[in-house]
Amino acid sequence: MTRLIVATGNRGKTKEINSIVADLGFEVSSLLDVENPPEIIEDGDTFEANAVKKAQTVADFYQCASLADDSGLVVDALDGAPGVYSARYGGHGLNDTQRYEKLLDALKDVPAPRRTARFECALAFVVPGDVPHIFRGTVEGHIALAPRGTNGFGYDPVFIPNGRSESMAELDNAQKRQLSHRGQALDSFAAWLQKNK
Ligand code: ITT
Repeated sequence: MTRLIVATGNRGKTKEINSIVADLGFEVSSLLDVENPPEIIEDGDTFEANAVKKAQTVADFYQCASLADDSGLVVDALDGAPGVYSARYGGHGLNDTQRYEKLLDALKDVPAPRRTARFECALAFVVPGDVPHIFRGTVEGHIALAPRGTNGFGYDPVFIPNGRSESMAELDNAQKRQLSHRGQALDSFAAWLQKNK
């Protein structure tokens, strides 16, 4: 079985990615399972650039396949913020709740029709010695007036996907997997693997 390290230290992502990648036939671990992982500075301007940097660093360091996810929330009324800075929005010391409270505060004067937003995800798959392969997913929606739900992670309680009345944090794992940015990117990765393995 091919060893694959998911290049993330984010527990929410690990839960959403690892079992799916294991089902694709990889022996999976993440950076949460290893000691002293390599330091990765996420200084790219795009989700793609950061995903490639994370996967390439981990593939080179451990000499095995790596899959990285770079993702975030793009809010139209904030000119695309927090975007690639989603994990750091409001500063490094904040937890998920403090971060989405800060987002709600930034949008407090923005009426419902102008609260449009999307989650975007770029997955980069790197095998040592090969070029990176990139897979993308997007889910359109809007930012709620107040948080709802306890599933998921990050900004899920304040994001309502188009076509649903629930927030992303009120959906169960299978529902989020089916419509999320990450779920779509993982579907593209799985389809590509089918053709290329
Ligand atoms: P790694 O780089 O270690 O993977 P990270 O949390 O720093 O972890 P990113 O730089 O890609 O990852 O930041 C993504 C942030 O965007 C994440 O921390 C959440 O705040 C937010 N985010 C991404 N996907 C999300 C999702 O499915 N639900 C809610 N928030 C999400």
